[in-house]
Amino acid sequence: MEGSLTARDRVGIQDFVLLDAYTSESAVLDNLRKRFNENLIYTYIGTLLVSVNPYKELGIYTKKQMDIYMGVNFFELPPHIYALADNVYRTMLTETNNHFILISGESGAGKTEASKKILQFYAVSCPSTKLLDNVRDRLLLSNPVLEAFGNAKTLKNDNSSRFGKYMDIQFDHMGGAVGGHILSYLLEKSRVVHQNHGERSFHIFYQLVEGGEEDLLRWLGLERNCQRYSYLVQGECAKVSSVNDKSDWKTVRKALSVIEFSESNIESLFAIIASVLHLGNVTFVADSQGYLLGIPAQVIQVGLTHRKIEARSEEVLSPFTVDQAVYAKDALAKAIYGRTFTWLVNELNESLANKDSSRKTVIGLLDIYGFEVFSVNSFEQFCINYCNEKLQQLFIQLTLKSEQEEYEMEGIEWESVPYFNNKIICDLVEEKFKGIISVLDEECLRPGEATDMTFLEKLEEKMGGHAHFITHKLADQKTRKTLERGDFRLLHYAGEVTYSVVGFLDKNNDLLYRNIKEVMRQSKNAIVKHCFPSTEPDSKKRPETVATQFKSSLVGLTEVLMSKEPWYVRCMKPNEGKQPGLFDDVLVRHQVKYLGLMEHLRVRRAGFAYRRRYEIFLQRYKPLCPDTWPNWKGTAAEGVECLVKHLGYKPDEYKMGRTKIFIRHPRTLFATEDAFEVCKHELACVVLLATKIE
Ligand code: AD9
Ligand code: MG
Repeated sequence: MEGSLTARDRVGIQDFVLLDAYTSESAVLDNLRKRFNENLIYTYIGTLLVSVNPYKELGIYTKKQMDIYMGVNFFELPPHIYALADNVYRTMLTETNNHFILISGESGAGKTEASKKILQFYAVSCPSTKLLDNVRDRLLLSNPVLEAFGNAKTLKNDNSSRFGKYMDIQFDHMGGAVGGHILSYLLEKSRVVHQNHGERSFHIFYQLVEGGEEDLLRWLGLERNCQRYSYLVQGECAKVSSVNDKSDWKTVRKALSVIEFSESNIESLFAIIASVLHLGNVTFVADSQGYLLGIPAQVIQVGLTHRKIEARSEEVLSPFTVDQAVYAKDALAKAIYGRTFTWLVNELNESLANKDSSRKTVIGLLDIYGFEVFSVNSFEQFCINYCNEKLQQLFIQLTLKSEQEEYEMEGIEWESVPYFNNKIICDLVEEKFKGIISVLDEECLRPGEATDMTFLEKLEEKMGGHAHFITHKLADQKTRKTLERGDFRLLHYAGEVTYSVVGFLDKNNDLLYRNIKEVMRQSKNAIVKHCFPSTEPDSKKRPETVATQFKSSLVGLTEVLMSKEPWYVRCMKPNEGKQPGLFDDVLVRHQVKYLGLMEHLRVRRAGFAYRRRYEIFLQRYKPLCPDTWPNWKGTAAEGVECLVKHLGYKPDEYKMGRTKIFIRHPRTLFATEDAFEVCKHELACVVLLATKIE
């Protein structure tokens, strides 16, 4: 009928690769918008999944949906996070190798939700036994615990991850989930003592105060009133409508028990949370709550108000000024919280550890804090955004670059696709001796002399002229108006971010006075004692700075990931207001750009979905052709050529490389695979018949 909309016009296309005008950004955007308006939040680019945050419940994560997606060919059903999860799982089982799913996107785009959906899918769809159910419950329950301690409300997201998380799910050869392991990255612990307007500290504090049982609060000396705690009211928004602290408390409390934290550990844990709140209220009059840390109040008091210095081979206590004491108090609160978080992750790992040493394969889930830009950005944003640069670099290396290099290596004709390589920005941040982190570390080595401003001056000296670095002094007149003197601006792959240098040295040093560490060591609280071991190197030896540690851990992560097969989920934010039903074209277009979707699409479209080494391809499919069955005499490549001609592959459907056959569309391979299944069945019948005749 003329004028009526076809389904395709209305709901768009489920794989961008099939889009007619695939090179046009507007066409991609149109397709995303159409689908979003129909509540279709998922779209593919080949096997990459694009997801747009709906900011509302869609009813698409039910058990019924899971059943529908289990074990079905990837392209046969509408795009879904379950389809991706299932595809990864099947591939792992048939190829017995390791995989990871990289979930990226800016803050609030839906990464953490996506990672939870994947985990839930495995929990439901994997084979089940009593023992495995136990592992499954622990895997699932590690989430609310980690989120309580590591997530917080920010201006971008009411449940923003303030740490990076990489989780391996381990499977046995039958596909049962047998264990897990979590790696955590740089927790934003400064949030414990300070929050910007409209933000909160970590959820657990509010959960405890709002949800903690009467007896518990009494024991901890806490009032049921967040307003009473200086560390909780900096952002002036202790209550968040989308967060239910009371019921979340119950979930966390239950989870801790199922994960088999001992009651005494749980007590110690909450004693720590409470003592951080009490510390926040310390105004340097004697405080009676020191006992929660298992340390006499007087000892803590001395610890917080004096530093130990060496004078003529003698140790003497020198009193702090009030400012110094406040500083020491905040540093202690951050240290206690940060170390407790590390302890928590270790405990979870212990509980998730697979005791059986038989061979396993893993699927890794990477859910890290997304790229973020606030009105004021500090050291934390610098680290978070650097991390996102690294992940983008990994994506480039594993897809855009490696894909093109493989065609080249295989001698396949190929029109190369240009893309922006953000290596230049990674180098700017991390290069040895030259990068921003090196300059920062150098300044941290000059205590007393260096300041945040001398750090900035050094940067100007070294980075001046770099295309992605600008400061007030280096900028032209127009840009200068948008920069303060204490700022530097980086042109990240995802956009410009202006960082204020205030606090950079301090946060990078992350020093804790030796004296206070010694005090903590005396603690009777088992967790505190564990977190401040007497074996910790003396502070006279310089520990690695925060940025350098973070850099090394990201390098380590990249290595782990490089050895696995990658899958991608690209999450997008439809609007800045956390609102359902609102699709902001400008905002989404920007994300399409920087997430590299157009480049990825072009590479995919021009490229070949499947490739197999000749030997493997021939070995599997040779029964399908009388000339190759049972044995082919020539080279594997010739055998494959003969085989695919027999199967009727059209010339534009495949290409012959040096060592591999390249197949353009998955459907070609699916058809071959279907024929193989039929043939296998027939072969089995023939064998059966033969034995009967005998
Ligand atoms: V951050 O970098 O940790 O700040 P994320 O992790 O990308 O960020 P998150 O997954 O926490 O974002 O999603 C933010 C909020 O969007 C969630 O709390 C949900 O309210 C909402 N959301 C995200 N994905 C979905 C979804 N698939 N369905 C419904 C969703 N709501
Ligand atoms: Mg998150």
